[in-house]
Amino acid sequence: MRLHPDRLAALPATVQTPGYDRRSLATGIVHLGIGAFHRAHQAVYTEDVLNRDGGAWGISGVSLRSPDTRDALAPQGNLYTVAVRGADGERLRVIGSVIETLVAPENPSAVLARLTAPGTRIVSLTVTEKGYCHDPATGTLDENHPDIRHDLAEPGNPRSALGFMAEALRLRREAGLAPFTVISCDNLPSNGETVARLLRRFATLRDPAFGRWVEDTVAFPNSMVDRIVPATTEADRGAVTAALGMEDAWPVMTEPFTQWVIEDRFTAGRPAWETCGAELVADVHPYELMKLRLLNGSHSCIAYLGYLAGYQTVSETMADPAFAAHVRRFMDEEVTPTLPVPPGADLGRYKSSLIERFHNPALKHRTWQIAMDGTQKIPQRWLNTVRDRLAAGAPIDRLALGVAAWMRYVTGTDERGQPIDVRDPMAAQLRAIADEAGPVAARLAPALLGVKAVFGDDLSTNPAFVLPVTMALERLYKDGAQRVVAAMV
Ligand code: CS2
Repeated sequence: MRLHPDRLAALPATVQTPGYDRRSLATGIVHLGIGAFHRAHQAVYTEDVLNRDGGAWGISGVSLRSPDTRDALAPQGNLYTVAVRGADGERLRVIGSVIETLVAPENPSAVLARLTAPGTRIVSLTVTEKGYCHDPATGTLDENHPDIRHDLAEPGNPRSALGFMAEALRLRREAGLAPFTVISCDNLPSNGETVARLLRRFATLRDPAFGRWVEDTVAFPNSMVDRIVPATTEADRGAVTAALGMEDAWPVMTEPFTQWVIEDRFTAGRPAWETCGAELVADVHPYELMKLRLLNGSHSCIAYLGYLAGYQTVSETMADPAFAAHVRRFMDEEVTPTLPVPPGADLGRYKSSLIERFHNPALKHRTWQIAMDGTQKIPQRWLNTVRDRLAAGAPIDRLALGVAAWMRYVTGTDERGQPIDVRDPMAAQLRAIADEAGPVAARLAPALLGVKAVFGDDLSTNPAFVLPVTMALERLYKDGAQRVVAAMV
């Protein structure tokens, strides 16, 4: 028996279900990139608003690549379970705010139809860092990206998020419809400004007058999103199915913590997310820096160093006292001095709560998963912190060790000589550089630092950065991650 709108009454009474009439729910939000994170985060905030106030805020989810999510959700009437796993056990909830799932490559016109419908007032995105087709070091459009070239050549048949939004906005403009508000929910620096810059450039390449119209009329609020959502495993699916008493083929696993800080600049209305826990603020930047540099920055340290030391998950890595101490000192000594404190925030408490969240053993968040797409993540997680530290003449030992661990990781061979499945849009290029340099820190570190799309023109050759990274990589080759981390504490 499968989870289905007709079978909600048969679920155990402890499982919370939608409290509003889903059958009459219309689309107000089109979400590009309907992965696990969105379903455990924004879709839950929206579910809470629907329960409280109703409103035409159903979500049409779009997969830009694979049909897997649609194939799993369609037989369930797009219902799915969020399993919240904390120290005190597990809570299950069935979410109804996603009302349909579209697969863009199968039918781009259906996606455009949704994006241009008068009821669509918000387009939100979780397409991951690489989904923005930009140069991670500068945040500018990668005009040679194959999807961008394709979407400029065939604008009516887009592939990329930018291509879809541009074509939809052009059609709305032509039809005299107001534009939707675009809200990026990815871990990018100034995510609203970044997607604005990219979309305006893309629109300008199509037609300068259209580019100006996008600039003048479309709103792109910045947002900071936070909830740890590891990839769902077969075992998770089995456990949720057993607890529900019916099969859910596509549940999501997450932690109790959730945070969403949003700039209140929506030109066509929005759900009252602030009544359900979201924070609406005038300026997201201090929140974003705090989160990207402390949470995601630490996550990437744990991912590369932990993986090299042989740890499978974040909580396993953190159970090693030397790693836990390293992460806390990374945050306290190297990141915190670079941060403006967001209004009302307490950085000490925030960091302690991060440490606690990283320790959550129920989550099984794989180091390998976080290690993915390093070229797209490192600039905002570490390198802007490095720039601030260098400008202040302050040491960067722990940041440099993180960068060195990433280098060791992208060589594609671990400390035991086993292959690493490196997932990154630049994996082939990194591997070629590593093969050419060989396992010699003095050659490999400068060669990888030459990748300007990641390190920019400034850091690539700055001796104050190159030297500590090279030394850290040398130590990693000589002693291995475990001993290097233990020696630093
Ligand atoms: C993680 C994030 O996979 C990763 O790179 O660092 O997905 C992290 O779990 C979220 O940003 C937490 O809000």
